[in-house]
Amino acid sequence: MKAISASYVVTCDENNRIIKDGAVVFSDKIVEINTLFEIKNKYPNLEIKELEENSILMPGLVNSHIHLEFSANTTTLKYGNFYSWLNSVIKHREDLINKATNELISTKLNKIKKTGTTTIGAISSYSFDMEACIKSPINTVFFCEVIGSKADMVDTLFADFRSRLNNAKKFASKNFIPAIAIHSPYSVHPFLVREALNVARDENLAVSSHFLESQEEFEWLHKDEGSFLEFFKNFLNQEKATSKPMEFLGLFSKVKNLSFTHCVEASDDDLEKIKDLGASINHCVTSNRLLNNTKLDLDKLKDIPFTIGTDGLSSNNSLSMFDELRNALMAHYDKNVVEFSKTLLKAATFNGSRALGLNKGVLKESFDADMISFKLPNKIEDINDICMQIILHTKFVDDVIIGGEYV
Ligand code: MCF
Ligand code: FE
Repeated sequence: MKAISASYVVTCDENNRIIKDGAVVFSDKIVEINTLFEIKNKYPNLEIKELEENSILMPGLVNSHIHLEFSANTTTLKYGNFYSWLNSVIKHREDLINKATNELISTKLNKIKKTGTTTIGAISSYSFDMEACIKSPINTVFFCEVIGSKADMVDTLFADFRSRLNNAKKFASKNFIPAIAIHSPYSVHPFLVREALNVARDENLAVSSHFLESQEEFEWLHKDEGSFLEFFKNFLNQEKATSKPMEFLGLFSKVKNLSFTHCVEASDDDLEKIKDLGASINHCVTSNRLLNNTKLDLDKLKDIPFTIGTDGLSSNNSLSMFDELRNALMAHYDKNVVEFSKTLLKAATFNGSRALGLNKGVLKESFDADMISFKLPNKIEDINDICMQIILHTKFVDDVIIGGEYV
């Protein structure tokens, strides 16, 4: 057993409990959480790592949606309009993927760790990111992606997806968890969706899908119109969308640990269905700003839990969750900055863990001991401001603990 104490222990639990001069006793799981005084009394022989003044201990961050295979992009892809972005991805994909070597992805994962992320939901299109994820101490829910809308290709595409998933399953461990990604309602044939989801149900795998990310997608799915029509005609000789949004969502019944990414153009009915499915929404505020100039209306989500994802460097300039949290805080300027900061930290910890089907993201007995510590630059004047101050001031963390180990 180990123990660590900090000036403030930010639990991210349902009551946003913060313990001043708090301590956590842990093995691979959290054993006890209390004031340092109480912990010292109860465990007189346990060595406690006592952090300095103005220190924070909190759950490690969960980046629920990231594409590591696109890590080589900086200045290549087009932003501002989803259709332009899509065409630029098609044009440069091969080059970008080739440049995203194991070494580059490992470097990115190391920086992800230093910026406080202990768990990722990695969307993998080709499994080119698998080795780096396996080698990293970061917990990875590894979403093998299925994509392709052409009817005559479904058997080949499904076989390829199955072999990537089977290969990932060979490496399954407590911090590498194979899962399934459906790319989107516009790009995956309903047959493929159905078959992949049957695998998810049979093998109890988490599932994630992009959903209604842009106006272009909305126009195409609802009306078979807009710039996607040109795209599908040219590339795939296809004039109609393969499924309507509600038909697509209908396929996901009884899938556990389910999340939909973006949803900026989802209708009230779609959101109602997402809620009935028990799914979470991955909110990627920077990606939405860059690709479509849109923003998810959080008020419309009501009871649907949302998580925070950076998306890939294909649609972000950073993979740091603290950068992403700052962007989210600034973008949702209609929300109270102090209160919304509390919501955001919970979205980036507990909600992310729930969406991925894990037992993490909160400092509470029997949850996994995934924690980060860092120092705020000065004394915290008002404890009620702590979540906001954390989001505003944190760039790198000091300690990263995953499954009870300092990594
Ligand atoms: O989330 C962003 C934007 N929306 C959709 N897809 C991707 C994103 N970043 C990378 N992608 C990948 C996706 O996984 O792009 C590929 C897919 O494999 C081609 S489809 C644009
Ligand atoms: Fe994405």
